[in-house]
Amino acid sequence: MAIKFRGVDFLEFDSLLTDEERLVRDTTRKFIEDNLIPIIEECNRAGRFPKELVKPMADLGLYGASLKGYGCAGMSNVEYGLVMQELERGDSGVRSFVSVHSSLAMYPIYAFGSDEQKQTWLPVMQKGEKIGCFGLTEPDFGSNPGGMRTRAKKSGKEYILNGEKMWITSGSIADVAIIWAKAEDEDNNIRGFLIETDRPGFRAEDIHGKWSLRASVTSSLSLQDVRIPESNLLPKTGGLKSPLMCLSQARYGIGWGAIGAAMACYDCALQYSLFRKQFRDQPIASHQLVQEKLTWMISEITKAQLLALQVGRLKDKDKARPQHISMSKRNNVWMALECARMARDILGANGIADEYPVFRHMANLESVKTYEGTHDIHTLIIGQSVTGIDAF
Ligand code: TGC
Ligand code: FAD
Repeated sequence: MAIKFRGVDFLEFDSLLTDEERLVRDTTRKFIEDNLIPIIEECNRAGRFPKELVKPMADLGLYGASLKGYGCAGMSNVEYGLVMQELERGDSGVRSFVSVHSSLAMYPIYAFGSDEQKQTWLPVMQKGEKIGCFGLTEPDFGSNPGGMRTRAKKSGKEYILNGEKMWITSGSIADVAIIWAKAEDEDNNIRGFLIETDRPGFRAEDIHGKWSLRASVTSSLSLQDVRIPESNLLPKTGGLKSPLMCLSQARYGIGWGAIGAAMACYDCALQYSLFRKQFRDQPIASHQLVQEKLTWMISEITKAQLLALQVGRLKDKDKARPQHISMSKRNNVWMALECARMARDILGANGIADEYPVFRHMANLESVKTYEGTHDIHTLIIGQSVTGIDAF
């Protein structure tokens, strides 16, 4: 049975959006429907990132969309969030690619870079001609990145970097890596460095055997005596706060993106339940237990939309705090994963087949729950904010 996405709006959510916001959302939705939906199951099966969409997404203005200047679209945070929702309705891996390129590679150059670095990198990254990645996590330091071992040593007018990064989205397809390292000459202060990935000593190897985010490239990075000019240091970085500021941008987008995945699962389950008949030739939607699941899903999606929108409106006024963004990321990813599991259940045996998008979303969301700060790390961030007590 072919199921076509119809959009999800229980509580006139659209009436809370401006015409411009709806236009951005609808344009991205159409792009995903026309270009990603027809190929995504094949990409997922093959473990292939749809690289052919990199340029068309640039033409649509999706890279660095909330940045101003350098050819970027200058969208509001709400518009950017709606873009993320639509991308992740297609696939979390494609949203990941855009999130990392925009929020974790372009944003640090924009926020912490010199004028020359911005002029060199941002216009070509906006056009999708150069791809970025973000190396914070290491094999022994995930939730606690402050413990990182990667080091940058000053040698004349150069830095020499050594270390290992792990689980890096787009690592092997990136032209530039934003690498976070402890600067030995600054008492191990954490700084950000721009590393062109063709420099001697830089190696990226893909991680295979993933059951999740199969349409996204995930790599490990090795830096062995990688020499860069001192002008590749991002001058305004200083301390763990700098990469965490980038994470705030990306986590904000995930708070919206997860809604897209949940909408895809809910809408698929609803349509399936009206079509599929069991017992007395009645659609399974007529059984109370199935209705209870659909009710849970639409209620939680609606609450998640309102949460994401309020955080977006605050962000547009520069009032969103990290704990607000943590609440949106934590709640909305959890909600989406629960929706995906319930939708899988409603589809019965068909729920495990890639004729439907549900299992793929469910498997993807397991990663989304872990990356950008695990569910439990965000629990502790919110806990710290309300109690004042650090429980990490
Ligand atoms: P802590 O002492 O709490 O903080 C250090 C400084 O940073 C400030 N800060 C933030 N600033 C901006 N945004 C945030 N979200 C911030 N969180 C904290 C903080 O105020 C402090 O400032 P200052 O001025 O006092 O120095 O640092 P900690 O070492 O105790 O760590 C806190 C903790 C555990 C919350 C942090 O380490 C953390 O968030 N861990 C999770 C790591 C993580 O999220 N990694 C993600 C890697 S990238 C990724 O996953 C990409 S996935 C692909 C995709 O996006 O699709
Ligand atoms: P750990 O930190 O080892 O955590 C394991 C478990 O312990 C979790 O349940 C966690 O919540 C729990 N835990 C840890 N500390 C505490 C505590 N204090 N209290 C209670 N529970 C705790 N990283 C990048 O830098 N760049 C990327 O582009 C990137 N892309 C990724 C793409 C994918 C597909 C995945 C899966 C990961 C990616 N990551 C990336 C890494 C991601 O950010 C980390 O996996 C994440 O931060 C968690 O780290 P970890 O896997 O080492 O788990």
